[in-house]
Amino acid sequence: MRSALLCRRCGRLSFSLFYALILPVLVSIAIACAKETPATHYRPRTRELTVTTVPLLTKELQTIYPYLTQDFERGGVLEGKEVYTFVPNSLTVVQGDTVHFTLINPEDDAHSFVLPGLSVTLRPQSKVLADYIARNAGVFEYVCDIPGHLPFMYGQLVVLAAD
Ligand SMILES: [Cu+2]
Repeated sequence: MRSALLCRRCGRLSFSLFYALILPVLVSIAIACAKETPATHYRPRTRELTVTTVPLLTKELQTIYPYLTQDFERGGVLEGKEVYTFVPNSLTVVQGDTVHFTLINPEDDAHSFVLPGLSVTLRPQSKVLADYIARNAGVFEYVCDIPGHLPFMYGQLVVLAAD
């Protein structure tokens, strides 16, 4: 006995029967599956991030590390510079997130926190709150733009693509 889906003359699968019977069933299954698939769209979050300025090799430390005196002298490897950092110096959020920054400068030196779209002055021994919306995906630098603190005082905000 021959299958109803086979051509009577050649014995191959009948395309007209395939389109008439099987294709609508496959399309119905595909539509049903698509409706049951959970949404994968990212829902933006609000993130609380704290960044603190921290001294590493500053002139005040010459009494503890005598070699720094030579480093800070004219022609020394740190002439005109002091080494500070941000802690943390790498942050990751997702595109669309709102970031509530808490920026803390516990020192007696002024700093800044400069990110594309955000510039904050950090007076000595201060805490500043600042909001930032990560509108674009990418890797964005944040720096302290006081000349003597570059290139050391630097970090990266990584904004992951939402979908
Ligand atoms: Cu600084």
